[in-house]
Amino acid sequence: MNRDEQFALLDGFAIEIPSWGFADTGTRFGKFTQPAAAGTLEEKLQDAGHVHRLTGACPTVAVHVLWDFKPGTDPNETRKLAEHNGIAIGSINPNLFQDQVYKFGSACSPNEDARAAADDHVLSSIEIGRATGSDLISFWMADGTNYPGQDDIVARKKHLEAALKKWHAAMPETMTMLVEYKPFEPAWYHTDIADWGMALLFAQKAGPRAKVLVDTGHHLQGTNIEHIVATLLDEDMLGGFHFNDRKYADDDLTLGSIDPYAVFRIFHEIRNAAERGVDVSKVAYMIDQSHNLKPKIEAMIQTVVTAQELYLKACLVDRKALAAFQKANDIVGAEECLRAAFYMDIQAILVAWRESKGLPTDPLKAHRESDYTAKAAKARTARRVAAGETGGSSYA
Ligand code: RM4
Ligand code: MN
Ligand code: MN
Repeated sequence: MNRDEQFALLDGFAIEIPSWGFADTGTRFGKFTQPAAAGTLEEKLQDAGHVHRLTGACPTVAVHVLWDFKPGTDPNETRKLAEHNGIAIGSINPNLFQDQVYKFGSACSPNEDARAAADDHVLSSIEIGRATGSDLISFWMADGTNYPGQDDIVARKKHLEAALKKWHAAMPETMTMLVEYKPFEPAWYHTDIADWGMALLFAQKAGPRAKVLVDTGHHLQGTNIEHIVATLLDEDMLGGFHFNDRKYADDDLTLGSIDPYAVFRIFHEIRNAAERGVDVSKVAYMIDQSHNLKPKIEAMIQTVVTAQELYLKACLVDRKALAAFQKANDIVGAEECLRAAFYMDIQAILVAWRESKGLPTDPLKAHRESDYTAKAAKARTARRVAAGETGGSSYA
């Protein structure tokens, strides 16, 4: 592969950053605040714009409706604010889990008022998408039950099918619905969309513009995620990713911090599909991380750069040689094709690509050498003091 082809692949790789990755977050046990953490949508968009300016790879930012769109927020203004920071609003994430009414679930709840609240919220989220120019709406439902017998599983399934169908019909033609799954948490006995098979069925029932969203942290230990990815791609049902890493559960750690080879193998399956002629250009690469302890912007830059590195390595797998080894049942030869690409030193390619774009050759170093964090800490601390904020102890 020559330099131009490598650069074209890097040009085509964009990854969306989540607004909530810049905010103070914690665990259910507590929250440790950082002076430079973003506390308003304006600050989150500033941070996202800064990361994009340094990396050139994240032109959109995902928003979480209740966390970012406080009552009275004008989505048209938000769109302009994003543009002002050199980015655009990406996926819209409705919040169907934090209000009291959702105690027994949202769209799956046996209570009509909960289902009605979910319906209202999603319809207004679709409007936010329309106004901000976003073409993605992502559904993660916290719905589930905690004890055997608590509720009728199939009745809940039918409620959700009907809701997704209605919401799909309310979406503009340009919008895609992404259905996320998760095996457990916050519900511990049964989760209404527990795995990729259920997400696939719900997406198929919702309508033609609904696809599955794979959050890499939402699998039981040992699950072969790239197998799921390859299968969904072959069925034209892979909508996108929420990238993060994990050691035990839905840890939301920075991508590749625990197992970079797993991320490489996912990208390898995407490149395999592309070589086979599958259109992978619509697959949405998104980050879903919560940087509880790391400095937020540094964690985000690490993630974007890691994603680029592992994507490029997957592009560089010698697929001709791989096919020949596979044909000959040469397991070691085939595996070595993957290992060779994974262990390849690709820094020179990335540095040359960044130079060609006028980007800093080392985005993390450039950020650390800048006064961005010091300035943000000063301005944001002053804003918090003026607003009388003391720093909360809840999750977000
Ligand atoms: C969930 C899931 C969703 C995210 C929420 C905050 O575990 O990953 O995508 O929006 O967390
Ligand atoms: Mn997620
Ligand atoms: Mn998650």
